[in-house]
Amino acid sequence: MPSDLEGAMDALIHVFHRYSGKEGDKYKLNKGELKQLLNCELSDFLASQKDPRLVDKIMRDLDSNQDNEVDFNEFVVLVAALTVACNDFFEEQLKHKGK
Ligand SMILES: [Ca+2]
Ligand SMILES: [Ca+2]
Repeated sequence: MPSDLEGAMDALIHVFHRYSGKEGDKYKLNKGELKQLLNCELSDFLASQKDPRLVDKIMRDLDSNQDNEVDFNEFVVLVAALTVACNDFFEEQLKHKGK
């Protein structure tokens, strides 16, 4: 049985490859694949963002080597940033409860 963290890492890898393997380079997300991943896997996050150009923005921010694809290294930066944001929210909730 994997631990929670090992399971989360495994899930991250599998989710990435489920989308990256659809078109073109199997190990990278093009814009269409990134959009599908965001829509299906991060729909709560996207729903709170009204900007229709959000995918373009995310793509530009993530694509640090500027090859117009998001590889796994670039993808984990997004996940890490979102996780930090979620943790901030989680800690805020804990603080309110602790009073
Ligand atoms: Ca691909
Ligand atoms: Ca890239």
